[in-house]
Amino acid sequence: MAKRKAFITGITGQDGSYLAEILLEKDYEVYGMIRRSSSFNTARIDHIFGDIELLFGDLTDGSVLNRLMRTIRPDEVYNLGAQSQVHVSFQVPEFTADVTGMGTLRLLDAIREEDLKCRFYEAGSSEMFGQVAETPQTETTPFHPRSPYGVAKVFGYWITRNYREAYGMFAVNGILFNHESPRRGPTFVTRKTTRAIGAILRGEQNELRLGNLDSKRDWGFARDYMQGAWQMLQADEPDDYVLATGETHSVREFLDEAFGYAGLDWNDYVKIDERYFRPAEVDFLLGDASKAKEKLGWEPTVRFPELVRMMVDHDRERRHTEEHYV
Ligand code: NAP
Ligand code: F7E
Repeated sequence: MAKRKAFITGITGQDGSYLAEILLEKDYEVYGMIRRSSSFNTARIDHIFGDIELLFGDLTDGSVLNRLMRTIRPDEVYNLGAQSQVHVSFQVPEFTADVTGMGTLRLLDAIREEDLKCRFYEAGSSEMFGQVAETPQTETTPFHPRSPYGVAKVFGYWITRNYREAYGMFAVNGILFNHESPRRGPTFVTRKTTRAIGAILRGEQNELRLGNLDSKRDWGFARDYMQGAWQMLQADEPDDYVLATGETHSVREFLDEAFGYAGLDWNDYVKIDERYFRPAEVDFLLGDASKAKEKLGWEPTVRFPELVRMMVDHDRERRHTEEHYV
């Protein structure tokens, strides 16, 4: 039997790299779209480079998306590509809307134009709940996004549902709460913290500048969430699902756990820096993934303390050269 073909946008990102590994284990042919960069941007997938096919493209370039759908004719499409940094989205709102919102429409429309019968996954986000209308947040909680990123994801969510309802496409939204890993981008608060701990332990850094320590997030492990994304596309019917751990912790608690595990007191290193505060904040997120558990059999396997330890262990062992301070 011919192998199933999967196409991934955002394959160079945290989630794309885990998803590509999961799909290779399941014997898929994996195609990934990458952007041309002036320096290497494939560090997270270099170890599987020989097993996947990488093609240049961009979510802002509809003609390339059409051509890729026509030539690859994938069975499953995972749209993980995005300008995914919430803080940055306030600085480049139009670009964020174009990539993160309109990019989803371009890809869905390329699939429709080619009349493909493939299944489509959209990387929806708990940022769509924003200023939360109820707790915990579920698939039926109303959206109130608090950033250009969150607004763009709401567009992505609704256009995915619209193509499902209008054209009968098997198109699903994963509504994923924050998920982290040793591969997390270095500008997100968890990885920024664990990288700083590694540098402090090596004597290379003596302060960590952060913004709002009071916000609370439902943090899980990225690989678990990509396993869930795959499960959504194997269901009998297309539907939307929350993936979350059902536990929430403040940034301050993350600092306690991570610095404590490294034998350090974060009060000795953390400085509050106004530059990292956002014009509008999402104060509190807590997800209820009961539907994914009931309908897909999905459950997170990694809890908060284990996640923190995994990230600290990774960053204390290695020296990283990237320097980003968003
Ligand atoms: P990430 O590490 O920031 O990766 C984003 C990916 O998108 C990278 O491969 C990036 O390519 C690519 N990309 C950026 N702009 C693009 C463009 N114009 N055209 C095509 N590709 C582009 O994000 P992640 O954490 O893996 O998240 C994956 C997806 O899930 C994103 O859509 C994100 O918004 C969403 N999401 C994430 C979380 C989370 O907690 N991680 C939660 C909910 C939803 P380069 O490597 O070249 O920059
Ligand atoms: O911020 C606070 C910040 O940037 C978490 C993305 O994957 O998850 C992610 O978005 C909290 C916020 O993630 C710093 O104000 C304090 O309250 O790690 P973050 P995020 O904004 O929750 C969602 C689900 C996505 O979909 C997104 O794509 O931490 N915070 N000080 C800081 N945040 C950062 N980045 N840097 C700081 O110095």
